[in-house]
Amino acid sequence: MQSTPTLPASLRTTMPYVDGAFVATAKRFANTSPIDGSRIAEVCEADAPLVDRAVRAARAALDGPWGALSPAERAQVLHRIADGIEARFEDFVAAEVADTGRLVEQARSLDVARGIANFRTFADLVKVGGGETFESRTPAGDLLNYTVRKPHGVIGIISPWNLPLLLLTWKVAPALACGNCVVVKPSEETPSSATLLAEVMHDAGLPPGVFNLLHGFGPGSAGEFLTRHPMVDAITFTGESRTGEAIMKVAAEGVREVSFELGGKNAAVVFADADFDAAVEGVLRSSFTNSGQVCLCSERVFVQRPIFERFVAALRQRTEALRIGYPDEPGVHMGSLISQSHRQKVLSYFALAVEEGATVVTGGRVPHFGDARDNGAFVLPTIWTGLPDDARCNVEEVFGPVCHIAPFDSDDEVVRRVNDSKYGLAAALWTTNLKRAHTVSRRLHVGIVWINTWFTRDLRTPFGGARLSGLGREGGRHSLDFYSEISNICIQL
Ligand code: NAD
Ligand code: 6OD
Repeated sequence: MQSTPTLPASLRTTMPYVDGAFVATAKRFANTSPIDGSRIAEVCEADAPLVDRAVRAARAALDGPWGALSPAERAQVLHRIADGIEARFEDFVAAEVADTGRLVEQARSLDVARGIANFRTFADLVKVGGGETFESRTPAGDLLNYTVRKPHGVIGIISPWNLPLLLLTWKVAPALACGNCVVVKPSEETPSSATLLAEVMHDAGLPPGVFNLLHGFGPGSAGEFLTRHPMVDAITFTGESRTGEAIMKVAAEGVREVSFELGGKNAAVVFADADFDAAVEGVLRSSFTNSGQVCLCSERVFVQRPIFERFVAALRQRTEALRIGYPDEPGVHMGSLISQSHRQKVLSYFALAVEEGATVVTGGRVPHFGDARDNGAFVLPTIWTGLPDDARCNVEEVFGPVCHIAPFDSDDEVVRRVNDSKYGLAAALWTTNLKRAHTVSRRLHVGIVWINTWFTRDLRTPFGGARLSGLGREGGRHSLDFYSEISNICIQL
């Protein structure tokens, strides 16, 4: 490619999809390439009346043919959607790459592959179903209790820009599997893959109103209109913790259920007994994958003192070997950030780190290409040392390719320091000591601990965060629980 990737033709004007049809609206905003700042599409913004139409269409579709399907029949539909994504695999890759500037290889192996896997996994899980039964003897006679799952109704789904298709389908698939209808609002930065998904839904014969897509922004726009709509029964959101707080206040009206996957300031901990080379490669991946724009990335790295200097030197060497560039340029390891405005935020942390007294081991600036990419949103992968744990750069989520490395001495000390955070999403431990791996993991106040690995996923496992990192768990039966109303039925025998 070695130039700005282009979008599939149907997306040059990117439209909402409501009640089974694409809708052109008058108010539009630009979709801008993060690779060179060029305009790649114009996006039709949904206003309040269109949001209302989408929610009402979803409500009405619950009473149509969709509502009559059995779980096994819905599972067949989900597999048809997965087939549809597979059939347009390279279109989805192009959409994801054009919107985000990520590597083509990543879009293929992670983003689009996971979009497909999300539908297939929840199709298979919902078929197994499974409820609870209790038999009891009471003075009034013998009782049989059993549970059934019913859809909530209309689910509002709001997703971020960092893994657009992966994170949207992670919620759409189980919501549909459980028989709900959905109204989704992807990030304004990444409208394209969601719009292709609407095309796939349409071609898969999904009844009108079951899947609705709105484009627009958050406050005062489609996101807020959707969360405020009284006919939305439950809201699931992935994004910044502050946005989660705002949505939670709105969801309180009508006591709607929420599920939140929010920000993080995750730690990687490298013990002196770790497989050294594996730990260096692991931290390289956990700090810089997707240009550090994964909620699970390690921005705080703790390394046990006997190997601290050697580790910093090795990670520096590997980081400086990372090549940044066009999404499918041979030998390139890292693409751009999502946007110029996000780059401004990341650069403000680069400046703050220096003010706070950090040693910049490597990076800390913008690369120079001498071509159109100088108008893009690139930064160099960056390593800091020397900051106290309470420096803002060690406390606040940067969401860029950056980590701070600090030495530690004992297990107790590192557990205390990792837990000293408002966030609690994930941690990665690097150790060959089995007992330490288990005992330290159990003491960390986070939703997910990886040991000698990072961001490896089994979609049946619970996923979510503690504290400011989220509310509730999704994944496997946890998703089926969130997207269902569980009713108990009690029979007098
Ligand atoms: P964001 O909160 O700015 O936006 C996310 C979505 O919410 C967008 O679609 C946006 O338009 C919408 N939105 C914003 N304000 C809204 C409001 N008041 N009402 C309704 N909708 C609103 O987040 P982002 O910048 O797109 O994503 C990056 C953040 O997401 C990071 O903090 C990252 O850690 C977090 N994240 C968390 C997870 C997780 O699983 N825990 C996964 C991915 C990203
Ligand atoms: O893998 C997942 O299911 C998931 N929700 C990943 C979140 C990544 C955050 O950026």
